[in-house]
Amino acid sequence: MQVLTLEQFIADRQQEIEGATGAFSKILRDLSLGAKLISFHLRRAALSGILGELGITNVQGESVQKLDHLSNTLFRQLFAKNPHMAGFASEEDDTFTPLNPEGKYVIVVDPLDGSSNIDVGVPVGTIFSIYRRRTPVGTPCTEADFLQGGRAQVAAGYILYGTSTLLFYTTGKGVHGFTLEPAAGDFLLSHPDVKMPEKSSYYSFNDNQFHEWPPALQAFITTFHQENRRSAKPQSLRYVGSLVADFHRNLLKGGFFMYPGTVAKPEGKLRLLYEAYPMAWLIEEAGGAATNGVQPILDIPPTKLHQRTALFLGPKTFLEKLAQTLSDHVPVEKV
Ligand code: AHM
Ligand code: MG
Repeated sequence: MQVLTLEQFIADRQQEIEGATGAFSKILRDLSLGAKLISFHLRRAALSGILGELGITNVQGESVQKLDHLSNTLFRQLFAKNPHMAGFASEEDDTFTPLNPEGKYVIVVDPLDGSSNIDVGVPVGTIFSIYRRRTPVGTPCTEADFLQGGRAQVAAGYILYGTSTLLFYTTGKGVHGFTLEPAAGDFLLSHPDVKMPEKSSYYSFNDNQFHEWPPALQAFITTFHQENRRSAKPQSLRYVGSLVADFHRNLLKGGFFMYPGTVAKPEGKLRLLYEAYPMAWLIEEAGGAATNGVQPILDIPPTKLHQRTALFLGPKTFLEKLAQTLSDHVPVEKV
């Protein structure tokens, strides 16, 4: 077996981000250090008394878990010491934090995604997305540095804390995956240039709001189930409820994920900057597609840090069919 660490892999690909030779490896080093520490804490969380709620709610009105807080603080502290990082924004914080004015990059994170699974030993993840700042180096970063849009990302990825700890990323040159080798304490290349199978084995969604979905989506999913039942090789339902875990499985095995909006709340639950943009770029790089039902996620303009969006991730042909169905639909009253 050829052994290639994350650091060696990046060093071999010096121009991973144009003009950012040392910066990118330092940023990924901090992300991988954060991943190792979070993985360490998760493994013994029940024994260390760090499960459960912290007793506060975040800016989105959601209860903050102790491990959400720990992960968020950890990444913020790591990047505060990184000279390349001009700013940090997190799903857990009210607003962004300006860091080093000399830094050329800003980072956006969902420090521990899958909050409902933290206490029950089910995989959770970290999602990140990096932008080159647009304000002048030497000045404090501003919100505009974070609101550049999905196509302006220079790197994006996720860390999955599951049976292994995995780090997958893209800089627009394919998706590459690394597995934490606990004995060596290093991430080793395990999944070079991942491509998503065109044929789906799985579908993943929480249908608790089926009757609140737009009628065209209800009809689309009803037809999908009917066709699936008749299929010689039907797809199976797999829904973890941690986006990183659901995404990762579907990326490797082929699958369709959705978290739609409802008629009353078309923007859905998931966040554009912290969850949708990075996953959309990763899936596009792996040969799949990401939309809000009709529009590519990466083309949705950002208007605020904590913006939400409906999210559909899967094979291109499937999402094209969905977009066709939804755009043919004339909105009707909620059923
Ligand atoms: P979180 O960022 O508060 O953890 O919420 C995001 C998570 C995603 O990981 C997952 O896809 C979704 O929420 C699950 O939501 P639900 O429990 O409504 O199915
Ligand atoms: Mg999240």
